Amino acid sequence: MVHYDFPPEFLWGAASSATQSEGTVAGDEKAENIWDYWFKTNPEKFYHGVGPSITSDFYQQFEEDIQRMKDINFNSFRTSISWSRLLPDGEHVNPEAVTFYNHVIDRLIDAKIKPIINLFHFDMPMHLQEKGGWENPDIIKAFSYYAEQAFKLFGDRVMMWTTFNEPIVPVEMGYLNTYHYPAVIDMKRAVVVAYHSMLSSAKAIETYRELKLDGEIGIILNLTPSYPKSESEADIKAAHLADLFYNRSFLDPSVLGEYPEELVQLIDEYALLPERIANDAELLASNTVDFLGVNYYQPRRVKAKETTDQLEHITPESFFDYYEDPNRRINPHRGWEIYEKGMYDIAMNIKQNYHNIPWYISENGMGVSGEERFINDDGMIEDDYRIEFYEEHLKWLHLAMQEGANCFGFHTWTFIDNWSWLNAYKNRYGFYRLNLEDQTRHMKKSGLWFKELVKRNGFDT
Ligand code: BGP
Repeated sequence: MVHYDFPPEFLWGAASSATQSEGTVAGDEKAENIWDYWFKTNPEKFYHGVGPSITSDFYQQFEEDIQRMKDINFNSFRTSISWSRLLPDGEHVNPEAVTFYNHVIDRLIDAKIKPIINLFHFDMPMHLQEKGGWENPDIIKAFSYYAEQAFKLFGDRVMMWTTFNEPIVPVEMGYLNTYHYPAVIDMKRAVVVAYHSMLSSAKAIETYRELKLDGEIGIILNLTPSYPKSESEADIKAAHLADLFYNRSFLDPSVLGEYPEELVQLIDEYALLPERIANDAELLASNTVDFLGVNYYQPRRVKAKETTDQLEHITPESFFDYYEDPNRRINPHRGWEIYEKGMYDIAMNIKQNYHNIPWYISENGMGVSGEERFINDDGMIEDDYRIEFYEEHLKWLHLAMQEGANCFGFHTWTFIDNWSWLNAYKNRYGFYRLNLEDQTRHMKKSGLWFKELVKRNGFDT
């Protein structure tokens, strides 16, 4: 038997987000965000036509849900604030939202569950999107105003903040693909969105530090280690470029305070550089993060480009191709590769190239469809596949930590099955099954496993 133990004070818990769990109630002041709008105008894009108003209703059930977190020994929990709930018109604070978030934060603290609060999780308020959203340079001011309100309202108790969850996702899904609103394919606009979101993050960090609050502030990035198909120079270069576009475009400015010179040159070469904001380099250099959240789901398998794209349709994929390793293991429900060692490789990269900044796994999880088929006689879903998925990742994380990785926690995605953007409820990720018909929650076997994991601060295999 091998024992995997983790350091004292290690953070154990799960992540969620406002749009995916809160829901809306009649009479609530929350304004429309891009998800409400996207669903209203294109419901057919959403799995089974289910939009963001169908959630686990955290807005009304948070007290019981926090008790459920406690029941399985969470010592930390991450969720986001809904910008359009807190500031429906972008200016005035919604008192109902303040009451709600105060209660959530206070109940978490009472339950000895450390709140980690994220400011932006894909949910741009619609009135700001109408003015260009992240494309409009005014967004930097609007975001820092929102951040400032949140810090002033909740920063006396919230000791861990993050500016963004996966800022590359709105870029990749909304401006390089047509999955998320505004669903355009335009590399020039994508670059602007990435640049303004990065500056918005830095400005929010500056605002946080000016307030001289006691906590720390970071950013959550989905890092996708890129592996070349072969050792050929061309394949290695392709993997390097994928890393540059999809990881280092946010990782370097967030942690090192500057963009990789090579990325800037490449973007410049194709005349895609955005209009510079005054003092951008200083803003980035003086507002690097205190810590990093890493969402890890899958790697990128990359090979050299076989065909040359038309330059006017340039995207990151103009510089490399994907390939399917015949030996790879896929989660067939989500279609994502399962490659546990990716977590170790990320850890070593942070250690070697990002001055071993403190970081934690802020999301890792396995979405599965039709889990009802695993219900046992006692009504519990026996999700052994999920337990195995987590244990195999934790083994690699443990090894990385033995080798000096500065990791302080592990959060799963997610706590209770939640609404998953376009996939709605197709794939379930939670420790608790959500029955949408009667809003009941039922602990899965992985919930019991997690409870024991935290109690022992480790596991045996
Ligand atoms: C991450 C997001 C989460 C969550 C998760 C699972 O990228 O931060 O919001 O949705 O992925 O992905 P999906 O819901 O698409 O299956």
